[in-house]
Amino acid sequence: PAAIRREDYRAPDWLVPEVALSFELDPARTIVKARLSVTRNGEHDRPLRLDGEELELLGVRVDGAAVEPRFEDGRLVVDLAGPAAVVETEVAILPDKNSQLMGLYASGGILCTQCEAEGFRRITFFPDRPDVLSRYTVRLSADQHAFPILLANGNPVDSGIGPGGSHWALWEDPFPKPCYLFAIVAGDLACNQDSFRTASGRTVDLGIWVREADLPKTQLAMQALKDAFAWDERVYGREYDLDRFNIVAVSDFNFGAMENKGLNIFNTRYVLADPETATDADIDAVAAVVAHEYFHNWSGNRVTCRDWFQLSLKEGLTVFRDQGFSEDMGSEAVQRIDQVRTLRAAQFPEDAGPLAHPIRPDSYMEIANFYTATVYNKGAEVIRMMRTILGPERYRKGTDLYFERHDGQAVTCEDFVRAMEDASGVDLGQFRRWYSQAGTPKVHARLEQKDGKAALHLRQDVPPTPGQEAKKPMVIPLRVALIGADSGRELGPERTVLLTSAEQVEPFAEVGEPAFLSINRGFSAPVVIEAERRPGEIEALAASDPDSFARYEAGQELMARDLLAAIRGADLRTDAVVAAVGATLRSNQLDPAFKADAIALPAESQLIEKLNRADPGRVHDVREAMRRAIGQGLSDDLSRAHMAAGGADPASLSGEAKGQRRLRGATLALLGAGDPKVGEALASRQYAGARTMTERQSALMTLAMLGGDKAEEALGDFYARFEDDALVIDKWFAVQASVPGEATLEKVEALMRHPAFTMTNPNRLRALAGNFASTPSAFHRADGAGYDWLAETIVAADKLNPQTAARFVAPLGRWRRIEEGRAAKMRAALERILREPGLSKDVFELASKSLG
Ligand code: HT7
Ligand code: ZN
Repeated sequence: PAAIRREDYRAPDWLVPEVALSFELDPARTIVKARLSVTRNGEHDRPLRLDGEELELLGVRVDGAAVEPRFEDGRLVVDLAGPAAVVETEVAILPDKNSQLMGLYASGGILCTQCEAEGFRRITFFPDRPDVLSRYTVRLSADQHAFPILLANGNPVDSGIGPGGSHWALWEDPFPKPCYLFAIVAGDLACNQDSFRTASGRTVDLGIWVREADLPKTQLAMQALKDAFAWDERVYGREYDLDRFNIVAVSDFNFGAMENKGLNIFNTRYVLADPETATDADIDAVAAVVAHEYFHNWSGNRVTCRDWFQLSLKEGLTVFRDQGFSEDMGSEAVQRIDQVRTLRAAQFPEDAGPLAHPIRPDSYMEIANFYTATVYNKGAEVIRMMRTILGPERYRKGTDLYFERHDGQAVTCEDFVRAMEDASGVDLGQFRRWYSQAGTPKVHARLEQKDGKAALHLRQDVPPTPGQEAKKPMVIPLRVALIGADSGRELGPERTVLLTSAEQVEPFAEVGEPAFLSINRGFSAPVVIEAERRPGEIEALAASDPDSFARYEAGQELMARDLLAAIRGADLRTDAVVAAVGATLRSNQLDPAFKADAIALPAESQLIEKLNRADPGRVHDVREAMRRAIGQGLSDDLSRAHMAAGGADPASLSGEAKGQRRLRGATLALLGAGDPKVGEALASRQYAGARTMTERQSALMTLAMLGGDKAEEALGDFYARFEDDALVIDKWFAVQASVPGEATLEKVEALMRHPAFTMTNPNRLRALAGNFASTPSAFHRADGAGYDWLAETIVAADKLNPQTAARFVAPLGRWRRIEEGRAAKMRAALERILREPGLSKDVFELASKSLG
């Protein structure tokens, strides 16, 4: 398949200001009639070209007259003479046969659509590109009994009864939108109905549509939705614009959710939640995703992308907005730690591997492959850096100008940066390199102290990435403070150093006492810091840096230092880590959520990223030895913290209660590492007495890691208890696939044959394959069987759902980081995938780039 390049962008030849669609809905065969009012865009004599995929064409008319269809390169070509025309098509589509879950498909008896990025062409012939904006009128008709609810974008304008037990509904969306935001839903759905009064006094009807039995689990999502409406008004001055806002939950979905105008469609995973069946982390994710999709109404829908290379324009900005929402709703420091963990786990490896790309990519074969942690999460970090450089007031002026200037338009990342510059007067010329250069910059820092003065020596290095050998220096905003080595106090105010050249020296005024360096506070830039440390410096910062994020970072640096030294062959030093963890557990000042984060060792995958040609088995053994030392050395502190945290009110979702449950899980795991017998007894008791899924799942995970009869008993009980709840059964698969060690593969193979396993449901497949591939000591078996299993699974899944299958390729592409014996087997697995006849371009693109 050919690559599509950003520099080849050309404005559309034809615009489509008005669209009328009519659906005769039937899961077996749906008829779609489309009436496009098209206008010529500029002076040219090119025909109208319409995208279409898996459509059975039944007829084409131009201005009422039938024409003979003509296809070129898979597109329907319509010759038009004048400046405008009405083009009508009629097609048949087969929702029941749609296993790709793009276009119109069936999920648990519901008919629904997914059009981003290029699914609309699977519904009707259309110029399927985001810079063609149209006003839609949509008529839906379906059997009244099977599909009593008929929903589309915008506002309902009419409805009625049709022939043969059918009924119909007419919807109109007054806002011009690209076709990727089109959506319809038909099904037997119940509604959690509420309303929101906007700042300007309008009442918006809110509806969350689910299966009747799931209604009680929609309350948290509804609260999050109302909070999101209010937050966007307060923080960004953005009000909702239609009279209705609907969310529909479906159980088969390729992604988390979709921001279709006025009709968001969600994976059930991000709507349905209550404390008995969802963990606190799941509940927080529901709120974050509900807010994210709602925020798209401005950042994505009112102002959309000109082309798919600009995806981060809407996704980076909207992730940054949902992060701000979560920070305001919970603890800012803990939220920031979670955000950085996600970035390090998902984006740093991407940026360091064969699939590295800038947040605004230059080319792609399949756009679905570019919904990445780089575009989303690094994209959000880039917006965050702009706000740090501009300051909050000028940043807000910038977003106001951006939304006003571009309302109703399809624009570029460049337009966003220009609005920021115009509103603030700050030159962001060099900063733009964050959009064009891939790779995580490394910043080397050395604090020099002489004659009572300090100077910070900084050096930046942006590593080469595929297609980008040489890099130019970036603008890196680093929040820095000096901490008195004796006093433990901040020596002067924190400041933001802008590192703009390859090397730079920042003088600090008289400091008076020896100082320690607290750098990149709040993770002000998405970089790797390599600081030259004095003896005792990291220990001191981990114990008492007044900035809690920096304190967490120092703890991680300390743990990584001793783990990496041992992995590289030194004797494992556990004393400093045990002392730091002990001090954290005993602190009266730190909140429980922070403690839970601070006592967790860096993940195995993160350690592997820092090594050259790692042996994943050794990484696991060393990390386990450290966990054992903590568990044994601090058994009293851990038991005390575990017991105290058990007192959290199960009905409370306060930060304190959630933090306690998190700490309970983290301490239980360490107690299990220290003494399996004690861990098993405690975990069995916690499992049996669990009143929330957070407690139950952490107990189950500890038991599963310890193995044995108690684990089997708990797993059996868990399955029997939640057999009818698909989202909880996903957890049952996930827990078993996440158990470290080489024996997990046999378990995973057996689980694939379990009657509850199905490859057609992306959540189920991700629970098994996704978790297995991200458990290094299970996936990286020395005999390569884990790679072979994943390759076979990818090939099988690709025949059903290429987008979901492609998401599992990246772990095989990390072979450069792994010791040579295993690396050769990873490459062989990629080659085996590429030999498969009929491979999708989704999987082909990622597998071939991963080998390169
Ligand atoms: N904007 C949405 C992206 C999305 C998607 C992309 C490819 C395939 C299926 C998909 N479903 C939703 C989600 C979001 O970022 O809000
Ligand atoms: Zn999004």
